[in-house]
Amino acid sequence: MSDTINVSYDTQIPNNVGLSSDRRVLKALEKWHPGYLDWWKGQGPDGFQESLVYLRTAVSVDPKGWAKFDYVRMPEYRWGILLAPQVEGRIIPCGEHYGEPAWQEVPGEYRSMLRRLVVIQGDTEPASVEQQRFLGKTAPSLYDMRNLFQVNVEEARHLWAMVYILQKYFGRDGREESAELLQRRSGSDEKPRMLGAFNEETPDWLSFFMFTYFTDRDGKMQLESLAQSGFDPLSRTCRFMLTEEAHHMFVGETGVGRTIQKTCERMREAGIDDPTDIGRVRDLGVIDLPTIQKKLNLHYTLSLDLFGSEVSTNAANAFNAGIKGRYRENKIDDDHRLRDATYPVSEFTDGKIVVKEVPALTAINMRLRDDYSRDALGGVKRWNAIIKKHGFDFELTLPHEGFHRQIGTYTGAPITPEGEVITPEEWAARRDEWLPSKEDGDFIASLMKPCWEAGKYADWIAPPRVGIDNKPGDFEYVQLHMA
Ligand code: BYC
Ligand code: FE
Ligand code: FE
Repeated sequence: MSDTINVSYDTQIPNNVGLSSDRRVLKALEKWHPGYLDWWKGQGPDGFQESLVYLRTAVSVDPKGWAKFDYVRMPEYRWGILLAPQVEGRIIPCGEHYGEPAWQEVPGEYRSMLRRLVVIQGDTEPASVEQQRFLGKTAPSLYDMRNLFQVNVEEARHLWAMVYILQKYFGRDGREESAELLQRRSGSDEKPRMLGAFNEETPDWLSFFMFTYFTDRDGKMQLESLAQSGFDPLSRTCRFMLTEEAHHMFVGETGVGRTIQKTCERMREAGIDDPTDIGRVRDLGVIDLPTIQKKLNLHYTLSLDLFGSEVSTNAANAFNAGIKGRYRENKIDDDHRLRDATYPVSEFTDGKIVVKEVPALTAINMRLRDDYSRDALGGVKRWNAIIKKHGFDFELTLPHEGFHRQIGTYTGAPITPEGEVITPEEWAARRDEWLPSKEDGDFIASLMKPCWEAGKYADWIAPPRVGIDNKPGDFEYVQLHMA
């Protein structure tokens, strides 16, 4: 195996980028490291820094066996810098430089554009850790707690991935940006995180599961398009990040699925046929399906906002420059320049939804969002299959793209989840039918009681079908040591 597959542990920072012979970058990262650890201890999982957690750590970038599992205290996790192997003869896959050899150094003319994208990507990673900081305290099982912490350490590693790019390729600006990535805070008034969804709360475990299903999936799509970057180091780092991302979405999909499963089982036992009989369902101590739909509506729409405006010159410029491609750009059969192509985009004008053909170059965000929505539909179908299997007549759906939007053409538009345009007054009056109300939040919060006995699960969620790393049902995924 070549040394770009095996990871070197000879420095404090595990890596496959030859850090020990790159003194300048190694020094810069070592200087950044203490501040990072302070951030982790202050903003990472609250109250569990001393616990031993059964975590996977990346030890190779070989797709067949890249991770090992072991108990670790989270502050001692080996956050490393891992790039997928270089692809021989890789070309710039899109835009005006299409077909030229991929860049190994930052192309000067695109420096600021590239830096902006790397900083935005980097900013979301610690933001999500901050958002999920208190969830350990109400974990419905040690299995779920471990999954939360796994997601957290890997998002933190994704921060390292972006900081490496900044420190290695962006000199002084890169160092400044790296410092600022540790200073902004999710939800802060003075120094908030950069993108909307990353300043929202993740107040309970159902939100956590919806977030990892829907928002981590935006992460997947954005990483897929950055993996298509003509700037090869960015492409390689994003390709490896995608390996880890799959587990985050698995946690989300199965978490929501297990919640639905438990609700359906309890309704059956109690002889309830109508899933919309919210009062009776809630009396069983499980989350009713209509409330699950509302949480879905919230997290899906916040995630749609992360794709930016439907029509965007930023996106056109990044594509044209060859800095950010489309989803699976290298598998698409066209000119990869989008000289004459068009793409349908809907627009909200004069209170009406109209579909227009626009130059495809300007609709790059919209296209990626469409790919995202298709991808997100898969899990929703599998959730519905659970409901159906229990014999209930109820279907979860993805709301209309115009519902509850804060970015793009639909910003603030009074549109129902079914896509009907109504008056702003009616929308405001009916908001709580579609989005979690204070009362819904209070009810869910009332169920969020810790359940930390190995092999046991809180009453609102079904156990998983299989353990992590094939561990048996009563495996102690976290050995608690409360601070
Ligand atoms: N909130 O032309 P526009 C992840 C700004 S998630 C606030 O419409 P553009 C993860 C925009 O910045 C993936 N502001 O959009 C998941 C611009 O501002 P400036 C994160 C927003 O630039 C879970 C202005 O509006 N990665 O990894 O084409 C856990 C007009 O912009 C928002 C990336 O996003 C918003 N939602 O596209 C952990 C990839 N949307 O510059 C991690 C990198 C837009 O005029 N980022 N604005 O001041 C990008 O590719 C693009 O920046 C965006 C926006 C797709 C986000
Ligand atoms: Fe991430
Ligand atoms: Fe993720």
